[in-house]
Amino acid sequence: MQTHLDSLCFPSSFRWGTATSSHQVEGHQYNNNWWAAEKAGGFVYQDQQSGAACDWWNRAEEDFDRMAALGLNAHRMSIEWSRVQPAPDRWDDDALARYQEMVDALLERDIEPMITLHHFTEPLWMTAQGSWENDESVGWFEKYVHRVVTLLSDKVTLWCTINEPMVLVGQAYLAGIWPPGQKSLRSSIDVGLNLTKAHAAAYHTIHGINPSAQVGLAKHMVSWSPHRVWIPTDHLVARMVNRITNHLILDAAATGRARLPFGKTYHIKQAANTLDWLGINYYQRYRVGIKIRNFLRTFFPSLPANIFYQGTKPGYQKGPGSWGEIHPEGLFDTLRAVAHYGRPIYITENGIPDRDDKNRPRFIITHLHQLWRAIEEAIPVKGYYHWSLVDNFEWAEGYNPDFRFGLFGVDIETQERTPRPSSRVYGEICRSNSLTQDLVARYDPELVPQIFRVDASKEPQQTEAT
Ligand code: IFM
Repeated sequence: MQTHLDSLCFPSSFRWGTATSSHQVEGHQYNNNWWAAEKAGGFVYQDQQSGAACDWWNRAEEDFDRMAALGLNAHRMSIEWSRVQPAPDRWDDDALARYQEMVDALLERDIEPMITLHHFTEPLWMTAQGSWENDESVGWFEKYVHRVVTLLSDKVTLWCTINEPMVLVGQAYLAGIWPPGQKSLRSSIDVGLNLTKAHAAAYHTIHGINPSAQVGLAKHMVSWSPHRVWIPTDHLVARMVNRITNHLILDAAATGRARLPFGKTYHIKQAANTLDWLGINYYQRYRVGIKIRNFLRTFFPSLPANIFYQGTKPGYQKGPGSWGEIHPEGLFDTLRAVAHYGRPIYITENGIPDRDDKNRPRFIITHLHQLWRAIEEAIPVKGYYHWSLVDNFEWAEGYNPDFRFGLFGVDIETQERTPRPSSRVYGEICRSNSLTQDLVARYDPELVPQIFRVDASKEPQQTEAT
């Protein structure tokens, strides 16, 4: 028999937050590799520059007030390495003090900070010495982490070492579309290994300072599907890409070993057991497969070697450009796929590029429904950080209007903020710690039967996830 639940309730200690990163919101980061790349040109949409971004260096607190008004109890922000350590042997005490001030400002508003230590950018002195390709990068990162964590450890418990290491490897060292613009498999492997070692070094450093700190990393997870379900090689490609992009680094951080499909196993012993929690950044699904005709042609070297599909299918909701498909069930599948790591999980990012906010309310509701389903299956998800509070600088997409992620719109010229309807949706959910039928009926009535109709023989009328 089918019946309706009134509310999908979340655990009482659930963290409701938003996520940002320093380069994307602070403004005027003169001293990092992205700023240099923006000035040099060639990497960013219309050669735009991040400029003042959301001017958080001067006005973060105003946006913290917005978080508090929404009812958030958590926020994930990052520290800009190039600000606090402008030269290998120099610390900027004013910059460190400003971060201390921001953390205090969050705590004063009962918003728990999660601090990311590396979110794509690096100091120029590091770039000059070969960046993450240089094996010494692990030691440089460790020194920086030690300084920051020593300063903030009495205020911060949740530390995220590195944001989306595989995205950095893929975009900057394999596809070459982010600085330093490398297209090299060898460099990609070296950087992947150094990032894993840097994560491990940071984990041990943080625990050396505060044994009860909770340390993890934010892993970008894509829902990979076979392009054609009836073609076995498409399944094979989906499985391989899933293994490499989604699981390699997590395996290394769990076991100290990373095994490439059909390839070498890398042993990074110091990385074993270096996740107190696991961060999932989930956005989209891609369809992958082999273009069989082109595959056959690869036996003849003079013919084109473009053998992989990567894309979307007609009839499914797509993001802009090559963003992929919006696929809420993929969040549930992803959570199931990482449950075996046996760690508490945070959704450290989840969001949608949608300037007009046509799809964001539905995006939030449907993804939180999938998240609730996972919690109902006893998958230990402890919090959700929406990407993002405010529109911000979206890397290679710069300020492209198609790539606006904020619950609040930002006019980059005037710094004016405009709440989007989705901010009200998200705020209501956070304040009530639940997804109510009443809210869904008001914002997206079509979803009511899909979300609230359940099998009464299996579910109680009102459920608190544990
Ligand atoms: O803006 C980025 C963020 O820096 C990392 N994760 C994905 C977001 C949206 O593309």
